[in-house]
Amino acid sequence: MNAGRMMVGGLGVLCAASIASGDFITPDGYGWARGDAATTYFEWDWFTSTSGGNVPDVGQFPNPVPGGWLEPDVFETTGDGLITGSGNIYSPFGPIYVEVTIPNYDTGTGTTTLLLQVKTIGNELVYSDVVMDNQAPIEIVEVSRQTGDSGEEVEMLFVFEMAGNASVYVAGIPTAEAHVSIEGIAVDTFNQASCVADFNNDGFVNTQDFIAYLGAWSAGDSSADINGDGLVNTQDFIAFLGLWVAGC
Ligand SMILES: [Ca+2]
Ligand SMILES: [Ca+2]
Ligand SMILES: [Ca+2]
Repeated sequence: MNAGRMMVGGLGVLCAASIASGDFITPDGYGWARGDAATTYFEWDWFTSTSGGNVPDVGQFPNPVPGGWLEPDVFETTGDGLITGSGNIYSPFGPIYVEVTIPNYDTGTGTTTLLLQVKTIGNELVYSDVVMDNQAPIEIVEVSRQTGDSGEEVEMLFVFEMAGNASVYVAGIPTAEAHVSIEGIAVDTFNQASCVADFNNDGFVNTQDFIAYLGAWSAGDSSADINGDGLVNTQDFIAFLGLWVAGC
């Protein structure tokens, strides 16, 4: 009897905790942890203005951002949005458009993966039109959905892969109609160094990369210029062979 009660009590706590944090996923499933080198993290749960000056109140990395970086921020660009008493960005009359500015390292190299998460209550976003620097996501995931007092509570994840790495990214988040309440936004980014030996970019270094390189090299393709001197010659072949043997 006693043990049963304790179990029920334990379960109750577990449920409460999962609802309270029923929130955004961490980037671990995508190959990095918050705070890792070459990553950023900005999360808002409480918005104070539709015209910017929104400080990531849940957390951020790096904190503070390095000198010369733009501050991360959230804006409503149509002028038709307002801030509710509970710190949400709300569309009372019709569709609104929310932009998130995300500062970054500006390394210019490798690949940058960006995870944008948005939590809404009530009506929903135009999921197919959410963009990062006008580029469509490679993946859209419904993280959670539950029906609350004010309608559907939905958390969506949008995954973007961008070549290189910029000083700032701008996410565009359109709502479909009136009565969308944006409850929270989180963005995680990771700039992964490029792996030259993975020549066909499939995540593995194997014979296919060697064959692909050989093809590009015989054709004199600029992608075969490994040492970046503008010429495709034996030195590039030797350089690629070294990288290929070393792997990534
Ligand atoms: Ca909130
Ligand atoms: Ca490969
Ligand atoms: Ca060369």
